[in-house]
Amino acid sequence: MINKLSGWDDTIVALATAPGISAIGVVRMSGKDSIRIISELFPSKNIKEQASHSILVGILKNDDKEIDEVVISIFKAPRSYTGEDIIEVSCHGSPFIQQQVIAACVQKGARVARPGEFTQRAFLNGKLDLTQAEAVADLIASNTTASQKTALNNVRGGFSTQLKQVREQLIQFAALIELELDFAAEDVEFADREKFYALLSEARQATKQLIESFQLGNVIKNGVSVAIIGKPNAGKSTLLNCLLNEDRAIVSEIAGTTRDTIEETVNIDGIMFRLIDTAGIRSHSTDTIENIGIGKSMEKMKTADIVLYIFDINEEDEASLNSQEETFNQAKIKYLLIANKSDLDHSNKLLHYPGIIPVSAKHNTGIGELKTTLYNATVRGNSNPDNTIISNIRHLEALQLVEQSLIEIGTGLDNKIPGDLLALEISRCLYFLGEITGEITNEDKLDYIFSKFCIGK
Ligand SMILES: Nc1nc2c(ncn2[C@@H]2O[C@H](COP(=O)(O)OP(=O)(O)OP(=O)(O)O)[C@@H](O)[C@H]2O)c(=O)[nH]1
Ligand SMILES: [Mg+2]
Repeated sequence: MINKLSGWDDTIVALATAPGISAIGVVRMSGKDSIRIISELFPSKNIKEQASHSILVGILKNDDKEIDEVVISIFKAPRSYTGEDIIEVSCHGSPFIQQQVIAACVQKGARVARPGEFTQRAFLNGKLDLTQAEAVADLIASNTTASQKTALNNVRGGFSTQLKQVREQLIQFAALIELELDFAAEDVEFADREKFYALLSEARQATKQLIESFQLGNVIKNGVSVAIIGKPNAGKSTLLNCLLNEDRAIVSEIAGTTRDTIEETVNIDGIMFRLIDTAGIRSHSTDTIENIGIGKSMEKMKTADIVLYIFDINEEDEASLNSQEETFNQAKIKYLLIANKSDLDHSNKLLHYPGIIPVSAKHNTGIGELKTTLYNATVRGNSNPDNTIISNIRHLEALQLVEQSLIEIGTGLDNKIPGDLLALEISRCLYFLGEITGEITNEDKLDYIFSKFCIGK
């Protein structure tokens, strides 16, 4: 029977590198039998006698059958990723060899690991808290400088440190209350009410900052979706190609060229933007396929994080632009107005319309300005990227409960409710904090969190 809280008592094995042919493949094994198993497969060296963090080269054999010439790295408990004995076998990167190495370990008593099981063990053995373990998954999935930076900061415990501060403030708070409870019979007032409010306000400030960082965290982790919307022939596909710096979408002078949506990503200053080129929107098309395309454009317009509304300056007038803006505002759609084909008419008065970004998608002018405005509208202003940033919805929800609880403690203080009731609310708040870091959790929740990892991590 597995006792999850004191770690597992079996030994797990999995491929740690990507499946498929590569120069080197790493098979990793963790658990109390790792050293015994590898000793049986690697009889030429006395592995039990080797120091932790040492490496050996030799032939890996399953009974008499030679499998490969490998490098073995030894990490002895507790100085390893999981806190258990870990052996890493670096073999040649043929899937056939990798499978034989895994099969040999299984034959000698190891079990194939479930997704995220190495990191789950690291968590259960106190090597990482839950936020750090979750950040490991984010780090593996990171695909931009910003997502890498956020995840790395959280793997190193950036978020946990902030939570610890809030926790310490609450514990100090609880200690003061306890003092008051001890003297309740003598009818002693709070020693220093100001101090209570100061502690509470610091805790609320820190929580608020973390909650606010989620919007940026989400942008960093999932990117920004940008729908390019406009009338037929406005130059949407030309703009997409220009932003991507490649001829991705078909461009022609025929109105209604783009039928289906086209999605491509572009990295602007370390953030992933998902650009969506759409079919031009017009009201009187009799073409069935074009109408389906227009339906999709409307859908993308509603679900994107921001809309680039692009128009041909020679085809648009102020009145229709006004009404377009009103439609966006009413639907609470975030948008930028892009005046295209500015190369054709430099004196067009729409180029001075408030907030307009003049470009020529065909001649690649004004595009730098557009990128900066797009970045500022969606990334900057969301919160300070140098602060700790959360990007996990589980953390957000728990922090919202912490915030609510802190508000209630504040109201309790204002209303001079008895100390024992305040203490109760504080312990509720500490409970929510503990849920984030994993001090308080249940097995189902853990299994759910770690099942989203890849195998071998
Ligand atoms: N002069 C000029 N022509 C442009 C500019 N941008 C696009 N065009 C031209 O406008 C025409 C339409 O461009 P597209 O990019 O296909 O327009 P679209 O908005 O994708 O059109 P649909 O897909 O039909 O909705 C093409 O002939 C482009 O070469 C520009 O900045 N200046
Ligand atoms: Mg198009």
